[in-house]
Amino acid sequence: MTLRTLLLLASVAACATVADLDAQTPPDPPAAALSAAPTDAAAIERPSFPQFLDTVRGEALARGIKASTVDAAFTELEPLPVVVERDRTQAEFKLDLDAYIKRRLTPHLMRDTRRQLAQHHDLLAKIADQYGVPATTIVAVWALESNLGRFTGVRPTVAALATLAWDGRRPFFRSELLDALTIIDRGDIEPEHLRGSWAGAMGQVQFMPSSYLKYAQDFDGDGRKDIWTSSPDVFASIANYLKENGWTSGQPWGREATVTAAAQDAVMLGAPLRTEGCRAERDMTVPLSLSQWQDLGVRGLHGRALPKAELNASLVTAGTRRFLVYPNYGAILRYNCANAYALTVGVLADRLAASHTHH
Ligand SMILES: [Ca+2]
Repeated sequence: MTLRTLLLLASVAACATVADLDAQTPPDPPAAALSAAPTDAAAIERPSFPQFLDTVRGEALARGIKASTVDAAFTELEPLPVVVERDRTQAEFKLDLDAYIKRRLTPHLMRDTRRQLAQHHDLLAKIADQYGVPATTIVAVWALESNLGRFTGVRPTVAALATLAWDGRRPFFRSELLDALTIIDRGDIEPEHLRGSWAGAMGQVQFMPSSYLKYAQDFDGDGRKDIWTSSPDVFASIANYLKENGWTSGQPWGREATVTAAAQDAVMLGAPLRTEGCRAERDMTVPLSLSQWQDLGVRGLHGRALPKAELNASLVTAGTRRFLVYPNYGAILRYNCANAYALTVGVLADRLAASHTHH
């Protein structure tokens, strides 16, 4: 199964999950970390935890992971009650976009984000150039994923994933557990430092282990892909994730739009919602060209005409606000499939770009 399929499967039930703001966990687990809640059926015939670990051990060895790695990682491993509790009680409700933005983009975070953007200016410029993703977008993702690296999560990743895989019998987390063992086996990080959210998302970029194996970068060239403590590796890993998930250099992510009352019906008829993809994608319309949107009566902010660019866009409704989002928006949704999240990344990146220009 590809990561994309996993992401789609995993995120079906999980969009716009509200931030969990305690100091123990990063604010927003990525979509990949969230999946259908354990079913009653899963509780039937559940093996004991040691029995479960034995089967994972066998699979790990078959993958070529060293026995010493698995044994060290599994020694004295116990299920984490806090992970089970979080998993079973995770809040999932939609928040109005304005409320969400206000809650996430506090004046404190805005100030710190601008400061970090300036402090890492040269490094970010180099990475932006190499990967084709703007520095402002990289920093916006970093700000929302881990509060600029402050909340990377304290839960031991192997124990968290083992708990989730065992408790709910979910293949997604079993696969992520095996990937976590692969990461340790490669020597990228010592097992005791392999920590992250209760749902298994790791480091300042909040990658699941499978995303780490696919997208993490060693930009400082020390031979380790360190998404926990290396700023060059963190920024390059975020940029690489977006690039590999379809970000096109030089294109914007989207723009805020208005739909007049008179145009509502034409928009409803002319632009149906998508029928495929994760929940956030199914809350978006099919893509239309900007000239089609213009013809349907959609305008920019303050009623301005839409640009004449050759770009397709989908309409996203978020509370009282509307946005036309371009293909690059899809790359942000791949990171975390929730429109509140992706729109906030876009809005933050735009604010950073605007203040960058003015100073
Ligand atoms: Ca490195």
